[in-house]
Order: sequence, then structure tokens, then C-alpha cells
Amino acid sequence: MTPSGSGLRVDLVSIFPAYFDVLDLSLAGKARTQGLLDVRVHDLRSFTHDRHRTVDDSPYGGGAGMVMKPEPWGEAIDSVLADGPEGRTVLVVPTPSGVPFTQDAAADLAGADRIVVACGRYEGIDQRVIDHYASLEQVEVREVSLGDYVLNGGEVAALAVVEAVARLLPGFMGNAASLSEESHGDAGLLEYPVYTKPASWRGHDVPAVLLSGDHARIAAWRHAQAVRRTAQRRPDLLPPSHDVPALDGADPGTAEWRPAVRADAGEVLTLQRACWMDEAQANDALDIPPLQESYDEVVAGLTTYTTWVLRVAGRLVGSVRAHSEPDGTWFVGRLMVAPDLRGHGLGRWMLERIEELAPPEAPGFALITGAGSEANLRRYRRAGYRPDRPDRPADDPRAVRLAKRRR
Ligand code: 6GU
Repeated sequence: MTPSGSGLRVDLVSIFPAYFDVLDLSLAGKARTQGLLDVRVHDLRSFTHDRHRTVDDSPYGGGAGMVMKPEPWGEAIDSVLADGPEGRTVLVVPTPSGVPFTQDAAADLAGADRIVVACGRYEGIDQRVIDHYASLEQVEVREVSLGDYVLNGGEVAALAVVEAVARLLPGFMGNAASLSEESHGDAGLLEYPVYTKPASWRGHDVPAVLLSGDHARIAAWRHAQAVRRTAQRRPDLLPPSHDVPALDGADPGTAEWRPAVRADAGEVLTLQRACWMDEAQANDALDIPPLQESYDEVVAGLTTYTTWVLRVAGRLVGSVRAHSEPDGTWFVGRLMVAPDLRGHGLGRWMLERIEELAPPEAPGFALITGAGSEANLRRYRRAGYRPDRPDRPADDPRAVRLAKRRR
């Protein structure tokens, strides 16, 4: 908050002050009536002195378009700075060549005492204006961009900045919004899809899990949906990509690690059967479920679990899935590697990748493996897994549950 406690002061400078009339209606309008935000709009042209109120001129060095002259900007910003609160002042200059404007940047601005937004038009503002204010002790300058597209001027960006900042101000609408952003489990992922009544609309049903009343299953489903959406739409937000371990004779450029889709189900099932054969031999049990049952389970698992597949040169060579147990433990299942490709580290690699997709609040990981499979027990031990609840009798004496605390 400001030293005076009078809220955030925002000064918007533009040749189109009417652009900001909407601030009386929006979220920012609510912050204003609550006294959290004090927005003032200034017409750049009132800081010109010629008959035509000129704000632009042709660029030195030639080229297309016009550049905004430094003098009106200098007078306007000086005048704005001369009247207003003490404290931390940030000059925001919207430009498509700025640094991306992010939620972190909005949160940072919400902690300032005043923001001045200089809305340029044409090809931009003479760079010396930015350089001059950046050289002043009492002003921080941020050239920001909304995204990789070009707008005609900074006004729409200024509105976006004001709205993003206003809803983060301490006290705004009881602060429910900012609380949810800080405490919700899937920070850094895109939101899961949301639904409301009616349960069926134009032939589209709300996913049944959301009607189940089972809060642990609902949370697990939402996390799986958030991970899958993020992988599909914003892979850049997921943990940094890691190279798939090299396979003899395979072009590493053909490796593909991504969330499973329904079209993968048949091959996941085939992989499961191939792995089951080995497992059955190691554990002396051959109770393979009927194909239909397994298929239904794989398909259902694609939405209720976070299931990922590894393809190399188009072939499905590995798969793993995970979901949150009621206490938040990230339970890893069906870690499978094609039998002819064992020993290249693919299993360990997939285990590490799926662990990275656990919700941040997960206290640790768990999995179940055959008690008679010495090789698997050794592999999981090397990956940090130890017998879980060894005191408790196992449901199935042929299986052991292993767990690992989160680091
Ligand atoms: Cl901040 N300004 C302009 N003029 N165009 C943009 C932008 C900003 N962000 C994306 N495109």
C-alpha cells in the first residue's frame, strides 16, 4: 500500500483519452469506488504548443510511419509526476517490442504507489523519452508487450494492465481472487475446464466424475485435465523438456513424449499385454483381465489419470500414468516399456517425467510392483522408492507398495 494508505494512483497519457471511459464500468471501476485505485486520464495533445497540436514526425534514418515527438511526452510526464503521491513510481510504456506482461509483472505493479502509462501510437515514442525517465532515480521504467501481435496503440494494453493490477490490490472485492491464485494447487498450469447446470446440454454431458461428490477423485481429474491442456496448448509452461534416452538405431528427433489420447488406447493396451506376460512369469500369476475390461479401463484412465505416452519413430514404446490419492500422494501406475527396449533407461526416465507432473502439494509418490520381480524392486530402489507401510499386511502378498517422500 501507499504510505498514505490512499490506494494506487494511475495516470494514463494518450491522444485518445476517451478510450479509458470504460474504466468507469469495469473491475477497475469497482476498485475506484472502493478507494483502492485513483485513475486520472491525460490528453497528450494538451502538452503541445503549435496550432495543429502535433505529436508525431518522420523517423530519423528514414522508413515507414511516424514517430512520436519527445517534447510533448516530456512535458506530459513531468507534469504528471509533479502532482501525485510520494513513493515507488513505475512508468509503463506499452509496445509490441516490450517484455511480455505477465501475472508476476501485474503483481509487482500492484505493489507500487503510482503507475504512469505512456500510450504511444504510430511506430512508437522517440526512444530518448524512455531513456530519460529510466535515468531518473525516482522512476522505474517498464516497456511491456501484451503478446506477439501488433495493436495500433498502447491504449488497449494500458486497459489490460490496469485491470490485471486492480484485481490484485489488497482489499479488492475481499481479495478472493488473489487468494485463490496464491493457494490453488496447480499454479503454473492452465485452468481445468469448468461446468455448471444443466448436467446435459445439447447432447453434451458434464463429465460424470464432477457429479460423483468424491472430492479426491474430482481434484485428481481436474489436475489431469490441467496438465493435458497445458501440454497441448502451452508446452512452454511445463517442466523444461528433457531428452529421451538414446535408443540404438532410432533417430532421437523422432521421439515424442505427450499426454495420451484416445487414439493411443489400442497400442497402450497391446503394450500392457506384452508387459503383463513378463510380469506374470516373474510373479507366477497369469490372471490377465479380459480385453474389453482392460480397454474400457485404459480409455477411462485417459481422462481420470494423467497418462503419458512415449513414441519413437511412431511406435508406442512406453507409457505411464499417475493420479492423486485422497491424501495427495501421487500414485504412479502402469509404468511400461516395450520388452525389446528394456535396459536403455526409458522406464526411469518416464518415472522422473511423471513425478514432475505431480501437483505441487503432493507429499510424495507411491507405486505398486510385483513382490517377485527382483529387477523391478532394484530399479525402484535406485529411483529412491522404499517399502511403504511395511508393518501393514498387503492386500495381495504377491505385490508390494513402495513410496518416496518428495524432495
Ligand atoms: Cl503493449 N502495444 C502495441 N501497440 N501493440 C501490442 C502490444 C502493446 N502488445 C502486443 N501488441
